[in-house]
Amino acid sequence: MLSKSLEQAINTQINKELFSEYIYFSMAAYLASIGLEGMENFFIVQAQEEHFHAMKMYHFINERGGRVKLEQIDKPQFDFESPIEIFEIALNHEKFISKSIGELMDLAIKENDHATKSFLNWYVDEQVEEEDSMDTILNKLNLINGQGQGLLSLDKELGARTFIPEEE
Ligand code: OFO
Repeated sequence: MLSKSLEQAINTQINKELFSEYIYFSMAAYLASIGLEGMENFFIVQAQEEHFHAMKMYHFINERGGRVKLEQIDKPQFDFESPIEIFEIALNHEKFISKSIGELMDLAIKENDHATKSFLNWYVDEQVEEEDSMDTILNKLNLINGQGQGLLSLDKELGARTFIPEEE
């Protein structure tokens, strides 16, 4: 059985994951509007992953006898200046999410809740990948100054990303 404090903290994290989904959809829509369909695809897949992150928590709360409580999702940024700005925001956002997962883990450790600690380990590992993928693309964008033929090649590369659903 989940403690009330962990139940509330995981519910808050569900909201953050759904907000991540929202931000990445908004980024995808901006990228579509400037003709970068590969990057649009990258963020649509990213948004699907965020939904998956939220659903995994949804199931965990239910399995542990808790109650999922959904709150209002904040409005995401609508307009952006460039793909470089987008990946800078995405990287900073992922750092914020990593910190948040770390705080959740601190709470699970404090409460000696081994099942929640084990559950959260998946997110700790996932956040390493999340930050790395945004950072790698941002570095490439900076190398090509975010423009020209390099931008089009990177866009093509990111068009190949697909969402692979994992077991929840
Ligand atoms: Fe859910 O990892 Fe990104 O935000």
